[in-house]
Amino acid sequence: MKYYITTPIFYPNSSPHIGTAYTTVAADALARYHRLLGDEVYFLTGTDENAQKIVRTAESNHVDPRTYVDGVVKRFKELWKALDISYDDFIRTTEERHQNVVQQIFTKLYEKGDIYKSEYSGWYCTPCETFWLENKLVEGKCPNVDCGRDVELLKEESYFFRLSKYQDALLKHLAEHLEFIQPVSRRNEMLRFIESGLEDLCVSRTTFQWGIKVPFDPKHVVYVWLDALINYISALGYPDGENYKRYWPADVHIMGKDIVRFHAVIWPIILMALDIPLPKVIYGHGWYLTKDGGKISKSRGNVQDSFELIQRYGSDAIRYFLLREMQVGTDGTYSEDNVVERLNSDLANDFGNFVSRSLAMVVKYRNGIVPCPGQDGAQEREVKALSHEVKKAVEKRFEACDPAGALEEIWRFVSRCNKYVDETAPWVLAKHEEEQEHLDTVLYTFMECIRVMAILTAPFMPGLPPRICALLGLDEGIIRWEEADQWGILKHGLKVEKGEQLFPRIDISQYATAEETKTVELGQTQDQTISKAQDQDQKELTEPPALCSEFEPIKEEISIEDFAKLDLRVAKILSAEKVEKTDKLMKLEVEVAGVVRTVVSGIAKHYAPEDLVNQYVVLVANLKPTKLRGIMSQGMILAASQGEVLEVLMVNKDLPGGALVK
Ligand code: ME8
Repeated sequence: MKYYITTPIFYPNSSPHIGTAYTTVAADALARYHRLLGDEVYFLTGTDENAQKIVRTAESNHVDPRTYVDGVVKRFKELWKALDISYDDFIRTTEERHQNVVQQIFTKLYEKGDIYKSEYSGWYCTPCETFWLENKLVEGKCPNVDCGRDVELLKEESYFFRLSKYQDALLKHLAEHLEFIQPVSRRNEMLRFIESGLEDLCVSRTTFQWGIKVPFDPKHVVYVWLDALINYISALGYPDGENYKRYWPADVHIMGKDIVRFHAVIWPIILMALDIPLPKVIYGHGWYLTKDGGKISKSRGNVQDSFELIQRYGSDAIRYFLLREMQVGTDGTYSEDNVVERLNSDLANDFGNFVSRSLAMVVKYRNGIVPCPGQDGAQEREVKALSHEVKKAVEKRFEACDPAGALEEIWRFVSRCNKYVDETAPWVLAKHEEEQEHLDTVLYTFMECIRVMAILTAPFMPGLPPRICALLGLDEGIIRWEEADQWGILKHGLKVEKGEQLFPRIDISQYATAEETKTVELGQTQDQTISKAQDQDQKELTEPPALCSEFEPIKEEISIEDFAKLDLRVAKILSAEKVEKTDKLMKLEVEVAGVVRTVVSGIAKHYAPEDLVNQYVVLVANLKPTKLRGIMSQGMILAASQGEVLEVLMVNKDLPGGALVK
């Protein structure tokens, strides 16, 4: 099977950002998935360079447009490399191979009578590169909800493309191919738009020279959208190129909702007029918004440097975040807070923790040698059955271009694996001679779970498989999609290593301080950030409860004097509330020796606020205060935890807040 997927070609009027990265990472995950299926994949991205706004930006930077775009295109390519984007081709619309095809097509459409000469009199929005009729303007400005900027009055001789002629054919195509525009909300919008009547489109300009010349009338340059859309076939070598014959029609054009209109109307009509097949799916995803709801965009100037983010958290973590956070058909919220939260909860706590716990157990109980499993019990059968279910569900989600949904399914499996550790409690099995075969089965199954998790997540986080292979002592690949629900693939006898944490936790307190005071030094590596974080006093608060204390060796001896340094006190909880936008943190007001303090504690998953109020707990009263999620936490309350279970230590005798615990 062949699979041809494209991103929009982005305007190189400024560097790429989280929004452009989202589309490209989503396309990359789909491309990688299809490669794993064994499909012959062609993945195209590129830059849209013949826009009037490029000329304006270059002018304001006092360079010629060519020099300007060359610099920005380099940034695009560097970012895609840093994000492990596996494109097969990168097209620039200033390349000759593209320009020739655009000129050929323009001429063909003109000769056919689908393009004709007339005069355009109306408005143009340069930031959106869009023509607008007077009656569409909103208070004299661009009606695009995300723009609203000034428009310019144009009155010039122009060529027009007969969109109106193809309106019925387009509606018929939409009616016969319900999957053509996705998701369904975008399809409905487009249907309404087309049904309201298509006007012929102005497709040339004469007031500037940057762009592709109309071959038979060179004072005209081709309208940038007509030019840009053609990239999807010019890159393949239309009309005779081998790639064109092999890969057209595209399987998916993926893009943001802002440009679905161009792809769902102008593009199919160009193709109909050329009498060539239409793409199979046009997929319009939502936008990444900032916390206060604005679209992340170059023109709004709210763009965070993506290179910094990758350097801080790693490409896999950023890819994971982007793909997980934006739900199908809706917008996503981007903030660095959200990135850290996802990284800590999904990657460090769920995924990374399972991998490190299970490897640690193989090291501890079997000297790092993967044992030969015995008979499966009910729990193993359940885990395996879930892998079949999840693999199928993930495939469906991929078909629907829904990476967030696919990740959600995969995390059902990851959670089940963590639950399996707690259910089987290998540390208990290890103590009983008659349970040794059972322990072998459990440990072997753990390793297989890691393998399955690595396969399922490979399209999303391509940096993981080599790291996991290294931990499992494998030099060959283990990433074969068809084996994501097959078991017994790993050979027993492999020598595994505990290795480094795949996703070290980012200390939220350090992060929160950094957010507020901008103290994270840019350019430091992720490891440096983390080792700093690990120096923080209150790391325990954010440590995942799932970390098995069973496997924590008893710490070094301390003297009674050392112990006496701790000031442990009974504290009365006066009030409790969950910290917004976290699922773990609870903010407590406690009373100790007549003074009220605020303490932030990682117990929110285990207690409702009302269960805590008026309880007496044990407080480490002389712990250096630290900020958690922007709240200054003055001390720490003690809790016992094992696996998923956590209990706050409470004092039931009638002792006042402030009484010593010793
Ligand atoms: O429109 N959230 O280029 P462009 C999610 N050159 N995606 C976003 C986003 C955000 N906040 N901001 C941008 C063009 N995008 C034309 C395309 S194609 C033949 C020509 C992504 O640089 C999203 O994919 O303005 C959106 O559609 C695209 O960038 C617009 O990129």
